[in-house]
Amino acid sequence: MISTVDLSEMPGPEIDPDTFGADSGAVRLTDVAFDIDGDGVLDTQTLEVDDALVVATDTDGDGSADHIVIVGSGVDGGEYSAWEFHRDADGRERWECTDGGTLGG
Ligand SMILES: [Ca+2]
Ligand SMILES: [Ca+2]
Repeated sequence: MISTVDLSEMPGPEIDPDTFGADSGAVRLTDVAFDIDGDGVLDTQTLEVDDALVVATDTDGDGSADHIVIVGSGVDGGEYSAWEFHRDADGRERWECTDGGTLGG
């Protein structure tokens, strides 16, 4: 039997906005709370890590994030980056940076 206490003690996704990159591996979502694409299935979890906001979306419903956007990382907290998860034919998992830059300015 799973109690609410057990769930609350589950570790969240391990994402370090400052070091997230191509080799960070699959990010397991633990507490999806938003339905970004409006299909009625919750798919997106947001996390605050230090001063950064991480938005992780599981588009295919397998429990692992397929898209991640990190806002507010970097030395001055003014950077954002967008990542897309890929699993190669040989099973290698990698994140591809699809967008990024500096906020404001
Ligand atoms: Ca959805
Ligand atoms: Ca997924």
